[in-house]
Amino acid sequence: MLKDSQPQTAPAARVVLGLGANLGDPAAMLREVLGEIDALAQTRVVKTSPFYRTAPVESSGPDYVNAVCVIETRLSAGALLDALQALENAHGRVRPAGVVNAPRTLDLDILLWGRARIQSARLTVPHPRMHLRAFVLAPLIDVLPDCEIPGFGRADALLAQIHDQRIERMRGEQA
Ligand code: A4P
Ligand code: MG
Repeated sequence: MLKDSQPQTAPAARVVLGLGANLGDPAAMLREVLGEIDALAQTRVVKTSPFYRTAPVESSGPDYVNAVCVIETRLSAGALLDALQALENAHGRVRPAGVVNAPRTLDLDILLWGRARIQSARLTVPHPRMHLRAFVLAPLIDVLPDCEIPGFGRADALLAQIHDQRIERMRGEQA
């Protein structure tokens, strides 16, 4: 159920978000932003994965902390992306010109939107690289053990094919 005070204008979508950070205090950042996502209009967090410490993949800087959460939202995909980017910016995310996958205080990605496939100028869902990344697939399986990624297959089978990415579940670190 969504918050009572919200207008019941559209059916709630079940959406999976990816969270990542590798600057500042990443675990504290993720805990804080989970509360802020839950406070977004017409949105609530229904499940959060454990946190993982992960080696940068095609990126640089310190280890990341990664997690995923399941939300229910009545926002449109574009409105949710706007809200997530506003949170990234509010937490000091900078995007240095010409640097791909620069270290970041906070990255919020829309991984899955129900079973939908979305392709627009601003948004590709499922996230186009999620099936290649242990730091996404491991926490995804924690919250949705039978998860099937549209167009790519079962998350557990995809994770079993990845052998060269270091990830470690963080003890006692969960939202
Ligand atoms: N965009 C398109 N589709 C989406 C989507 N499904 N969710 C567009 C969110 N945004 C989406 O994103 C650039 C543009 O992608 C946005 O303006 C949006 O319109 P960005 O967040 O500014 O840039 P980014 O984070 O560098 O891109 P992206 O796609 O999130 O990068 P990746 O490929 O996810 O890589 N290693 C570890 N261990 N942990 C990490 O979290 N993250 C990355 C980022 C690389 N290596 C990592 C990690
Ligand atoms: Mg991103």
